[in-house]
Amino acid sequence: MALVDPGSTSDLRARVAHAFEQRLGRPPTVVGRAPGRVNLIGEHTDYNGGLCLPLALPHATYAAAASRDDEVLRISAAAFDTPWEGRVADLAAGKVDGWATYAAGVVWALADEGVTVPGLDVHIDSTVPVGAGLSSSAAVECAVAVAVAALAGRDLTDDLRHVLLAACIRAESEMAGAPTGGMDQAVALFGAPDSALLLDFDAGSQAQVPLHLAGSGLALLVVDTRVSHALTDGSYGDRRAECDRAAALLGVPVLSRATGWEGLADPVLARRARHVLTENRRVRDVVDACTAGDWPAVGVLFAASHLSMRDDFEISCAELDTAVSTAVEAGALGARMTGGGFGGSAVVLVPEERVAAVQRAVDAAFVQAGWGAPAYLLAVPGPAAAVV
Ligand code: GAF
Repeated sequence: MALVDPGSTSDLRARVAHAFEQRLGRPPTVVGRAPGRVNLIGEHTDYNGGLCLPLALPHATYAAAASRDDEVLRISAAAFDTPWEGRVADLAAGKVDGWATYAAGVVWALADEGVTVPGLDVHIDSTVPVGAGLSSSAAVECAVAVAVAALAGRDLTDDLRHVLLAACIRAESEMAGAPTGGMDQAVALFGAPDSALLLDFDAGSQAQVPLHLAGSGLALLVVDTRVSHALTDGSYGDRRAECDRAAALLGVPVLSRATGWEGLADPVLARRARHVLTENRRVRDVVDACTAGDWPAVGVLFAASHLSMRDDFEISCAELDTAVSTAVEAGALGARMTGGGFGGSAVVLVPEERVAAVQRAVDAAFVQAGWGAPAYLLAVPGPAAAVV
């Protein structure tokens, strides 16, 4: 059954370089590549000083770029006919809107970090589904960031990756107005093949967790419900504000430092806190289960995570609930919604020989409910952002 093709890096590099030349009239100097992500577990924990466990998808954004010496920034994208154009010196929060914001925001934020180019032409192409909760915007930011860093003559060391990470987060929160937590940019810049990335946002630490699913006959299938998901529409920010209120009432700087939720009189805030605190525990348990190869235990933890997001954090929707329950009925070990919620995708842990059966069952359930067809992709952990 059909799966969204990540494409090969060399083909996509050639495609974006060719389109750059067609549209901008000269060859690019560099091509940056950055992956989308799927989060295994640990949702809405990043901005609460908690834990999460994302992995870098093989689906990625490619940014072909060349510097200009006239201080002009031109951003072109395969998905849009007309390039965005402005002056680097004029970039500021609120001065750019629409699709070009993420790329322009990175150039703006990197300039503050001393990673500068006088001007820039950039053309963007991507195989990361947009609006699917798979971090297409972080992939744009990180692909542009590594391209700009290369043009600025900087080596992509771990230290520089941390500088790029901070700039990409600022591009998203200050320039695009999406008050996100940093997980997506972190895994785009630090993910690795055959691994998930354990991020601890309180300690500021990270560790690779080996994930050899294929050796166990398992696959991670992502179901994109095609219910559109936006991080700027207010619902994500509402949850973040509720968590901040809960933390303040509990007297902790970040919610993940709380020892319980029982002190919260407001039942809504208590449920939000219960989600965050139990989700952090589930992340640790999934890491242990992955390390032990105890895949049925991972499935059980996925199920608990989904219920917590459905009932306590209230960020699921009918399409996600149906995708999750149908996948499990069709033979998956476990499934949960992934990402910011309110639409987007579910991640399904499934024996390889049941992948097509799960797709058929979810397709049928969506037809029966009168919904449009979902899309599917396989999440095989791939490399972090780099110049390709
Ligand atoms: C979105 C955000 F961008 C992340 O920072 C994270 O909060 C996630 O939703 C939920 O876990 O992807």
